[in-house]
Amino acid sequence: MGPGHITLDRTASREAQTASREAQTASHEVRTEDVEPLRLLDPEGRVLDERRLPDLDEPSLKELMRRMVFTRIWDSRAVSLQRQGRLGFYAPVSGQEASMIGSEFALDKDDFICPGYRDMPPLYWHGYPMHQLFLYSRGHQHGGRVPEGVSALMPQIIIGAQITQAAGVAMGFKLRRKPNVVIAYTGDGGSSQGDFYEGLNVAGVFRLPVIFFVSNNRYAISTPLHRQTAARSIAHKAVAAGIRGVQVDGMDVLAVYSAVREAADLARRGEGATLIEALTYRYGPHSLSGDDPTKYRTKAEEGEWERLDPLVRFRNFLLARGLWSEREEEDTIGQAKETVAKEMEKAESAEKMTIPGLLETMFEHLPPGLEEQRSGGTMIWPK
Ligand SMILES: Cc1ncc(C[n+]2csc(CCOP(=O)(O)OP(=O)(O)O)c2C)c(N)n1
Repeated sequence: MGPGHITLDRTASREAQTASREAQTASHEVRTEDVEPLRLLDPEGRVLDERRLPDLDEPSLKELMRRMVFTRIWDSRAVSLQRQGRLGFYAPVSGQEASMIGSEFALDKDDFICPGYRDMPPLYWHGYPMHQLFLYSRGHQHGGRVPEGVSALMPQIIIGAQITQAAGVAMGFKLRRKPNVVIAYTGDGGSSQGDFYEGLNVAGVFRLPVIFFVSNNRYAISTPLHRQTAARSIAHKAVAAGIRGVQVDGMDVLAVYSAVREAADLARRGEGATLIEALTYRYGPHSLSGDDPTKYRTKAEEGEWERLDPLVRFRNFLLARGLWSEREEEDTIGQAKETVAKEMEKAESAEKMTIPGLLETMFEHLPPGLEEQRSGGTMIWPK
C-alpha cells in the first residue's frame, strides 16, 4: 500500500484480501490518482496485448458484432419512427453500442438489469421484447409489464432512481444465496443524484453483488461533464463507498465485456460491488424531444469521437481474424430492419389503454379506495 492509496475495506480480514489483490490491481482500477481506462483495442481495432483478451470463442465474437450492427439499425429506424409520430419518447443510442452490448453480454440470463430510459439494447438482448419497448416509448401501460422469466425492471425515466433498487435486488440475491448479480445503468448526470450515493453506500456496507454501470457520454442533455462533477473521474466515486471503481474505454466492446465480466465474477465470489465508468459518446441528440447538440458540442469534438466508432473498431478486429464479411453485415442489417418492422406492427396493434386497464396493470387487487370509486361512480370510467 503506497502513499496516496486508499484502503477500500474496513476490517482487518478485508484489508488482507485487499492487500492480496493489491499486487494485481490493474491501472484501470481507481486509487486516488488519475485512472487509465481499461482498453484492449487501439482506435483502429488492433489488439494492444493478446494476453489480456477475454476468453470468447469465435461465435461469441461474431455475435457481439451482430448485436452492435443490429442495434445501430434498430436505433436509426426508431429515430425515423419517432419522426413519423409512431413512437413517443426516444433516447438515441448510436455511439454507445459497445458499452450497452458488451456489458449485457457479460451477464448470465438470471442476472438482473435495472435500466435507464436509454438502455433499451441491454434490455432487449436480455429478453425484453422489442414491441414492449416500443409500447413503453408510446406511453402504453403494457410497455412496462416485464414478462415472466425476464430478469429486469422496466426502463426508469427518473435519473438515478433505479440505483437503490439495484442494491435492494442484490440484497435479495445475497439473502437467498443466489449466485446472481445485478447491473444498474445510469449516466454521468445520474451519478450526481442522491440515490446514486445511497445505492453505492448500501452496496459497500453489505458487500452486495451489484455493478453500477455509468455510461459517461460526457453530457447530461446539455450539461457537460466538467459542470457535473469535480471528482477526478466518476469511477473515483467508488472510493468513498468502499467499493471497487473501474474505468473502461466504452467504445471498445471487448474491454467493456472484460470489465463487467470481472466485476460479475468478483460479485459472485462474495467480493461485493463495482462501479464501472464507461467512457463513451452519443452521436445523436439527447432525445428526440428538441435538444440541439450543435448548441453545446463542437463539430471537432464530435469528429474525434466518430473516429472511435465502436462498430468500425470491432469490425477491423474481426476482419483481421477473418471473422466478418460484408455479406454477414448486410444480412444483419436486413434482419434488424425486418425485426423492427414486425415488432412495430405488434406495438401498433396493441389494445387501446383504458383507465381500468391501467389500474389492473398496476394492482393485482384494487385497493378499497379505488374499488369504491370504480363501483360508486365517483369517477367517470371510460368503457
Ligand atoms: C430526477 C430527474 N431530474 C431531472 C430529469 C430530467 N432529465 C432527463 S434526462 C436528464 C439528463 C441525464 O443525463 P445522464 O444521466 O448523463 O444520462 P444520458 O441521458 O446522457 O444517458 C435529465 C436532467 C429526470 N429525468 N429525473
